[in-house]
Amino acid sequence: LKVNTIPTKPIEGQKTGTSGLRKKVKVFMQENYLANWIQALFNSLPPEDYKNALLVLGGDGRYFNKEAAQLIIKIAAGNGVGKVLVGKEGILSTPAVSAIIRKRKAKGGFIMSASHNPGGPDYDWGIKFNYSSGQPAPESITDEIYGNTLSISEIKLADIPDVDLSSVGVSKYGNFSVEIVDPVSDYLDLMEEVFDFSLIKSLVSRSDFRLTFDAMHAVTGAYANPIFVDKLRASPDSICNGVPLEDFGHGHPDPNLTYAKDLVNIMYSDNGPDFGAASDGDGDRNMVLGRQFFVTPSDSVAIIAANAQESIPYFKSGPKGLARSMPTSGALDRVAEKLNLPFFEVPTGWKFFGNLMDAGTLSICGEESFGTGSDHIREKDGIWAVLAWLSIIAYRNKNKKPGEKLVSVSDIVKEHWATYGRNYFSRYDYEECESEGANEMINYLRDLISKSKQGDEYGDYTLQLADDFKYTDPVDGSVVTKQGVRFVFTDGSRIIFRLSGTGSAGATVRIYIEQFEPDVSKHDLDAQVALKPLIDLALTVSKLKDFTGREKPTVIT
Ligand code: VG1
Ligand code: CO
Repeated sequence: LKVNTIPTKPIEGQKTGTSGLRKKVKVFMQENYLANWIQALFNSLPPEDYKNALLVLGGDGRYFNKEAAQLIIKIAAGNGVGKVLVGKEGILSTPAVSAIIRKRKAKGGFIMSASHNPGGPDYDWGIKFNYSSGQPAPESITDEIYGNTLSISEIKLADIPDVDLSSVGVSKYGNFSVEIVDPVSDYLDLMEEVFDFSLIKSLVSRSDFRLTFDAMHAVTGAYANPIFVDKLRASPDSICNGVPLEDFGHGHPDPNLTYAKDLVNIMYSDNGPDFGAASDGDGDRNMVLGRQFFVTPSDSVAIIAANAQESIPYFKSGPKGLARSMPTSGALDRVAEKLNLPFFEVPTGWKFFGNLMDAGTLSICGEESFGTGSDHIREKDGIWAVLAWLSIIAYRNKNKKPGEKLVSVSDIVKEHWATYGRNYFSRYDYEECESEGANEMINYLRDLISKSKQGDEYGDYTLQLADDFKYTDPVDGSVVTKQGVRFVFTDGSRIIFRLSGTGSAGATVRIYIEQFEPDVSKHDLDAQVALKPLIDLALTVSKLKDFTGREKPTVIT
């Protein structure tokens, strides 16, 4: 194998955020931009983690993935990687990459995606590296990659032709080879191990149960038909926007009430389907709806955890432990308490769950940002969450005769609230603010918490604690700080402020608001109504309008 050494210079700004490196496509297309980062990554890994090793490569099908895949393959070969396993047409969902790394015992894998960010020549591209357990590379590695991007001087590029990504099979180039694999089969095998497909099929094939899955023209389009239609016998018209497109059909592939409008309209129409779900660009997020009913992600993970043991074979001995990200509502905490399970609160981003899973203390976890998953892999998993919900609904209805009224999504959620109480939750996003104002606001809040003390009055609320969230990993002892400014009040209500780490332009401010309501007679309020006093308080306390000039959020979930 002939390897060319290409001279290069460091490029500023290649620091990864919450989930990999995300920039505008145009930035990635600059000379050596992507090549530098990939080479810096190999410079950061110990040789035993890639020399003659197997790596996985795939992505969400967005614009620039195909060129990027060819480049990554050549740099991998140039650095002595033994084999790269690539999803056909460069397609692999994020959860599928994690599953394949684990199943094939690969040393790691690349995910070409900017997740829920829009795609196309004017929009975003992204790259993420996952480790041998299938989990996103820890900060210790990403920090080292960043360091190496600042001192890089050459790129090792193998002199091989572009690989044909369109047909399954192996190509050999000296000691190096590339294998193109079907993007679905390993992942589907795993889903069949985790879930009872015949149970789910018994629900999905009923004439009195209709489901809709919206793939948002993103990667789960490749998975939805083989899984929901071919395997589970859902009707073919249950899949919407099911063809992955490079620009997601001009959409914003973020499954929430604002961007998954098509699905929301279907679910809120008269006589709509009984169950609806959507997934994001790279297939790791999910949104779940019942007929005219939205399930918040914070409730969703709690309900999955509460029902997992009886409905999902993988959890037949019960979950080992539960965890959520800090801004996610406390609904899951109550389930952990009732089931007497270990419980963890980690910073935003999936990378903090992996250590707990590897240590055998965590099975089910989630984030308020439409991310839910378990230790079957080391990423959040949109289709897994949908199958988990279908399993729960199927289990509850398995003895229902045709014509008998089925237990619905909203019945399941309301019953959960009646048992555990309801954690009203909402998130306000102010996207693409001026960075300066947004940073000033966070600094102002940091200053405010340093002066706050327990017992301070905030309108009708009394302060329990105010801090900037800090996390010490119980497994490896690593510490991360400045993970979000939070105000926790004596009744358990919380307001939290953080800046997004996944955007590619400006700054996105996120405000998270939560209030616990034990009283069943007050469980039927609209979250915006129930949370109004706290939302007003959050806006006053932060002086958000003064700092950012924004009157209204761009997205409310
Ligand atoms: C957001 C979410 C976070 C999630 C991350 C990656 O991060 O808040 O919960 O883990 O996206 O999701 P941030 O820093 O923008 O708030 V994905 O589907 O983009 O990989
Ligand atoms: Co995603």
